[in-house]
Amino acid sequence: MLDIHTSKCLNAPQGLLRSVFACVLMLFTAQFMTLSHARAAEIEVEELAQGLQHPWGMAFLPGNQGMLVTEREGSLRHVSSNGQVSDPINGVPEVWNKGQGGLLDIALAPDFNQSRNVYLSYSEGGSARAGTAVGFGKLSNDMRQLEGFEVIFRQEPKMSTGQHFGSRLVFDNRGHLYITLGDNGQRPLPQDLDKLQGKVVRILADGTIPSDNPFVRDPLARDEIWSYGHRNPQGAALHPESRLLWINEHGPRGGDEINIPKAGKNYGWPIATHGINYSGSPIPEAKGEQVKGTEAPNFVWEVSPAVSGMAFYTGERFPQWQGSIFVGALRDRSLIRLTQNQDGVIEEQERLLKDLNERIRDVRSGPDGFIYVLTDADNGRLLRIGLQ
Ligand SMILES: [Ca+2]
Repeated sequence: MLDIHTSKCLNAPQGLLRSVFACVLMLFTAQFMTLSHARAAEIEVEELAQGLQHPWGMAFLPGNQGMLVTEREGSLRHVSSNGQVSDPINGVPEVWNKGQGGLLDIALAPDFNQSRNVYLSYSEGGSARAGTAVGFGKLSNDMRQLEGFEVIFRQEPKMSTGQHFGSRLVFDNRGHLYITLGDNGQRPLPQDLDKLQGKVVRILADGTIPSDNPFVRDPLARDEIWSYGHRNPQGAALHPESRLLWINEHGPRGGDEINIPKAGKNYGWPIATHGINYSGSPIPEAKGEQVKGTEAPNFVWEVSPAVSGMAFYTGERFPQWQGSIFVGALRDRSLIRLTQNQDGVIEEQERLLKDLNERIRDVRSGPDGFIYVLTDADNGRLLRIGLQ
């Protein structure tokens, strides 16, 4: 581009201010395009592992011991720091592997160094329908066994025929475990406080309920509930400074959201929402984008990327990424990078990995300062993302 513009400028009629101005503009444009091209080329992608069956969640082990990765079909595997994938780890619960259901997220206990406890979320079958369940087991020293797996939480009632399990797991710095729960495809239920569809719940590591949860004194509401009115939150992370939980959720068509759920608050679904049904019809229960008594999202995508997985960049390796929020996109097949401005307003900066054309299921900030993503496919991949 630069060559073409330059030669045009050299051939331009002499003495015409307009042409000179046009040339300067063209040169500026060419320079800008060169810069933006160079910027795009800065991304470096390294494939650490492939052949994973719809990998869903990952957790870094301490030291240089690699990570644990879930596969939706029901396997948990260890991936070493140089990308060696283990056989399935024994002792994982049986999962309901249908539709969006299966083995889903993973988190290490805050005291993993002592307890070696590993938490899993998964779809658990009932008589005909399934719901999200969470439990933990102790990872053996040889990492071949999850010992004594114990279920500590069940989404009740079980309402899913294959849709909307949510199910990200996040520990905060005070020993609470947050679990994000989808609406199971049962649209009105996120507003029902006696059911666990479309909720964020907060429990302790042993499954007991914190005494300061917002609804513990309300006999009509489930004590586990932290916030409600969610559709299908498949991304969650703890903000590294505020220590607040952030989530992203699949909204309807034109309504994917980021929320920062506060105790006892209503995040709207389905009475307050952006967007329409994927079928093209309006959402019957919706009263508007903003409805009194509900919390507006902190960020909305008017074209739904289908967001899954969320990470704050906590590394020091790439200063350009500090303060960034990364979100995986399934439908948009990209990794979205956002930042917050001085007023805390969330702003989308760029979409990375578009050229890979892969569904991004999960994203994490690695202890080595690289970003790690899982791609959602039969031959799913673990990729390490950096800047050149
Ligand atoms: Ca909402």
